[in-house]
Amino acid sequence: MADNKDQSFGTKKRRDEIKTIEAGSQQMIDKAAADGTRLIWDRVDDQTPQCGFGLGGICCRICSMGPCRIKPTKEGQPESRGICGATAEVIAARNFIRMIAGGAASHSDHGRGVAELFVHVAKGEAPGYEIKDEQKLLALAMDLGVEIGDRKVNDIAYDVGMKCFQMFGNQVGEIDLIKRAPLKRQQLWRELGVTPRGVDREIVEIMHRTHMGVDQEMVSLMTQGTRAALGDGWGGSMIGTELQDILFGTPEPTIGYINLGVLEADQVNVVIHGHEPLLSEMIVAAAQDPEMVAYAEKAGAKGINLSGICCTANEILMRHGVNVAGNVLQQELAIVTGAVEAMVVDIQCIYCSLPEVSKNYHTKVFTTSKIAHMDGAEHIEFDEHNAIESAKTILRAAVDNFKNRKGTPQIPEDKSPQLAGFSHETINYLLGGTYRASYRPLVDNIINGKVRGVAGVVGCNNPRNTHNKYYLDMVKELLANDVIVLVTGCAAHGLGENGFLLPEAAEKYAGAGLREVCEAVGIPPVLHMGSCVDNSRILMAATALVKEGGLGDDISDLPAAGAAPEWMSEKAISIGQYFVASGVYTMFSGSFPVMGAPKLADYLFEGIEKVLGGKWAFENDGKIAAQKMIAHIDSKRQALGIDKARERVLMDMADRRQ
Ligand code: SF4
Ligand code: MSK
Repeated sequence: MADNKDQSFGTKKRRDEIKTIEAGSQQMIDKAAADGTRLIWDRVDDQTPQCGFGLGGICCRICSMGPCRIKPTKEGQPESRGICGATAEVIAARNFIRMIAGGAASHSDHGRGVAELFVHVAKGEAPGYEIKDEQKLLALAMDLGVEIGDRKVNDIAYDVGMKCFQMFGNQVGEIDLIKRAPLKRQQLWRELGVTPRGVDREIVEIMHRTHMGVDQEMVSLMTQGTRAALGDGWGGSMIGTELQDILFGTPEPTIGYINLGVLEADQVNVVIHGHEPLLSEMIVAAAQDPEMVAYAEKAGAKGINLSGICCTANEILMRHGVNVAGNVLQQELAIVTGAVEAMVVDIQCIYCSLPEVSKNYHTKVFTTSKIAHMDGAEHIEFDEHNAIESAKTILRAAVDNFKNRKGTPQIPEDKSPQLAGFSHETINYLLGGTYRASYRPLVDNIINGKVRGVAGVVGCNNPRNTHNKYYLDMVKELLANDVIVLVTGCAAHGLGENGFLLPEAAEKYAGAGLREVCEAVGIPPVLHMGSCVDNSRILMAATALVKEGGLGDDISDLPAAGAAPEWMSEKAISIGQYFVASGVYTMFSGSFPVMGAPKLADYLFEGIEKVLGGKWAFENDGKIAAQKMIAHIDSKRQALGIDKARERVLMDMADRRQ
């Protein structure tokens, strides 16, 4: 039975009293209070106690006979049901897969936006952009069945872009990229009928099935949730990652700094926030233009200082070494410093509060996406035909705002170096060398037990939990037990802010086996693989491990686990479901939106494993969550017959110590 005590009806107060573990962020929270600025933590308190029905996933408002909520059934009383007769399980499953639809749609529409630009670039209609990674273009062309021969690069790119477009709208058959998965997994998906046809179709079908009075059985609903989530991970997100790499360059290890201390008091600070690198790439280029630098100097600033928040930050960090101001919970705090002239936002994870918070300071918020407007922000729409000019217009407006600062900025000192940009290809090269790129050394080290397993730790921050704490609690335990960690999104930022994304972290945190491997290759024990859409890189890395041989023939055989301990967005649920559907044990913390429906919770935490080989897990203590992941990894090692090797490694270590 699922442990649902944390979902008890009506949480009385914020789960954690401590708001953040970051000293500089706490300093800004205190400053905001002194300035009379209300922040996200104040609004959590305003919303508390939060509705237990909503937390448990058992509130339904999809028709106007409702809203309905399922009360706990008392002994001897009839089962509580919605007005139409829906059970807790049906309501929670419908809500859950609608979250998958929201997450899959967000990732996929992001991917579609990149595909749109990609086609314009191929046609020569987007000045300033070019195909940067031809090798990756050719590899993708081959996967998509696009003819290469002696055709021009742009002609191949055009066909690749159009094929990607088609993948969104496919009505029948299978999306092409699914063929990248291990053969056994593809076979399983076909047998279960969960291979996605087209990304859009699977999302629409969720909306149809969850309309009042359609699909009324939790497993059937979840099956469609799986299909849409796979369309995200192996479709929309993967398209986004692939095309971004081809257009902007496949990331390679790049050093940068992270935390609010990257803001500069004597420069024009422009913070780029959101997810799409389309415009931010141009802002990075425009900020280096001597004309723009001169413009800033004329305004009395020493230059233009760019930094990022959330996943746009990851994109420009990995490709240009642009510093990161923080993760999602630090977006308001950057404004509170009083040093930010412009916050430039595109899509996803942007708090509606930004213009309101800015009122006490001087920051101008600029929206740039045609699908994302905000009350109180200025809209300068990104035009791919004239992107560099859009970027310069925004930068000029930022410079013009420099004179409007209200007093001396207060910038916290917190600032840590970090190494990012471990794409799946880069890991391959680093491990095997340029001439023999291969995951073989990692596989061998997993088999010999020096590396116990692999964990993907991803996701957001949530103001109901202490900012960044869960990442540290979890990752310290994983590293100490020789589990190498792959990170993306705001999880990567949380760990970067605390020094985990540096090779030195191996010495500080890793067990002896993992430390030896990291030191031999010269990598950190926590590898930053990118943004939210780049979780597809983790799928590719997992597949590469399987294809290397020696660790079974499916992702579900790998000694591996996933986690999102500070998750908050629908995208995290979609990611979680495509991890589970790809065969991964996936740990969430904080809250889990089906706990009010015990049979569904049991299905997701247990039953689904018999079907998909992966399952969800829930645990609120970061360290214990890590221990459960390690127990899962050990069970996989045992099934592979490599558990004894690790025992020998441990004995060797003891001997050595002696
Ligand atoms: Fe209530 Fe059923 Fe309508 Fe949902 S669909 S609001 S449970 S009547
Ligand atoms: S930005 S989805 S808060 S990771 Fe990708 Fe961070 Fe989560 Fe947004």
